[in-house]
Amino acid sequence: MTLKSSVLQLLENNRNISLSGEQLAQQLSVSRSAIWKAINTLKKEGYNINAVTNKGYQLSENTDIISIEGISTYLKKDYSSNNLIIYKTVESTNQEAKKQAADGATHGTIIVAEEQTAGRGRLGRSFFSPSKTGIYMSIILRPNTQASDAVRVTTAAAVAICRAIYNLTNYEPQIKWVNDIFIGEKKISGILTEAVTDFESGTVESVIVGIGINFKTQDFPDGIKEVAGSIFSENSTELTRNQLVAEVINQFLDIYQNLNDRKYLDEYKARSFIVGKQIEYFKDNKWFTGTAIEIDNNGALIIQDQSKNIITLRSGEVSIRRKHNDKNQ
Ligand code: BT5
Repeated sequence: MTLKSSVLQLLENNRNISLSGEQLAQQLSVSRSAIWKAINTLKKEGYNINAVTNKGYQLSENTDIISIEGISTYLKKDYSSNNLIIYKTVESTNQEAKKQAADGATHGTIIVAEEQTAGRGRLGRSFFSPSKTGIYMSIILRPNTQASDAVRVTTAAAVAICRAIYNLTNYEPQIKWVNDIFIGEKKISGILTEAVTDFESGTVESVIVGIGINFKTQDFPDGIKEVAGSIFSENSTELTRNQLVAEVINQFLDIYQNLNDRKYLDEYKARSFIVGKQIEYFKDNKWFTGTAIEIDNNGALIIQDQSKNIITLRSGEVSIRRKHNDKNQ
């Protein structure tokens, strides 16, 4: 760990108090001038550090930069810099995770970015991912065959995101089957789960769970702003993104460990807002109308179609809106 990183770790761990240069120097067994240099480097990197005479250094509450030090302050499990990797900007964290999985990244490796230039949704759609205001992360899983089912991993991630948001904010997010998280009328998060399969054996080599969260994103472009919203407003300092990233990881790893007991599915069902509603669903390249009856124990959506037949939708697209030209909700 570099000195700069150690100083940042201490500042992140002690967000509510000032740490004097002397305290920091003693704790890290270096000179006060070395501390001063590290603080200056952090300032150059964009950290707002309040320096109060006779009190010391403290991260200002509006400092919200994603870092290993910031995330690990709130993680239950220890992560090294080999398996928690932060980027300022990438095309897509899922894309990056796939590359790293191909290069041998281990189970549980997490890629987080401040910005994506080509963030992806399902079916070739894009996910608006501007810098500094959102969370874009991908978790690499090396599953056994049972746990490789993408729907179950997606439902587990959906519950993890809802729990994390609820634990830290008291908002009650709701889930639109299968991969969208809403607060009120607005989609604040989406999940893209992708499996990497060995071409010859057909076995799943890795599963990448991509999570995008609008933390305090504003100014969504046309076509997205009608449906998208954020957890917080632009200037909110209630929480840092590091806290939420860590809590999502904590909750996801908890659920994933016990994926087979399926208890989390009860919570998924309870948070789902389409059960009982008239919906339109996309199957075999066509839109149909039906009623969402329930979510089964594999996370699939059970629908009654217009001829009263029961249909099981394992993946795909549903819409509560009645018009075919707007499938965002
Ligand atoms: C999703 O797809 O919502 C999955 C999004 C997954 C994004 C994460 S970010 C980290 C990781 N790396 C990636 O490259 N992707 C993952 P889907 O259900 O297909 O929804 C896409 C639709 O949501 C778009 O067509 C827009 O209508 C809308 N949309 C786009 N950006 C949005 C945003 N930031 N917030 C809310 N809705 C958005």
